[in-house]
Amino acid sequence: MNLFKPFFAFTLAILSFTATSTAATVILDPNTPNLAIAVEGIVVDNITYTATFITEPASFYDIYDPNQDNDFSDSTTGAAPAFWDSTQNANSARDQLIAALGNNLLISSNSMSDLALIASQGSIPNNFRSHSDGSPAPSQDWSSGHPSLSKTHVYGENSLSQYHWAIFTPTNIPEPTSLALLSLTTLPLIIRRKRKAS
Ligand SMILES: [Ca+2]
Repeated sequence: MNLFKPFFAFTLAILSFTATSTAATVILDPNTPNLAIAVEGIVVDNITYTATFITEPASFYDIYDPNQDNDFSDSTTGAAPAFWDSTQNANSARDQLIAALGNNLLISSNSMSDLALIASQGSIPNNFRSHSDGSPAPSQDWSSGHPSLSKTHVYGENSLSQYHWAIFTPTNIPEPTSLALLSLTTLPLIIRRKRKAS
């Protein structure tokens, strides 16, 4: 079993190198200065995403779960929210999004906002956490996550008018390499057999 440990670590090193070797890039509206319409090449957990932005008033339920049964099969974006159950992955997506956006805005050049909400699961069933850029305006910095957002809050109207949703769409789901396949399927079986034998 001692032989397998460095081999497994080597495989992990290859996978993590792949995940961090690309940089996300912002796509700007050609007709409006500094208006971001998408961010391409966000890589989280070895999957590449394009982020687009919903700027019309919408709640979490409006976008992800219209019948409010906590099943995302009726999501209007065509997919369950990426990083939904992983704060770590949502933070990674947020950091790449912020880095790519720079000082660009999400609604218009007249808007002060560059704030995008990334949904991930909170501890209270009807709440979720947001992971967003809070600078330079509005003044709240939610970059570590906002713990008390409700799925029924409607963003894009009234006091929440400067907030928008960032929707992540996978652009490639890589086929596992033979190396990764070996480490994920065969190795645990071998280890289990060895444990049973001893
Ligand atoms: Ca549903």
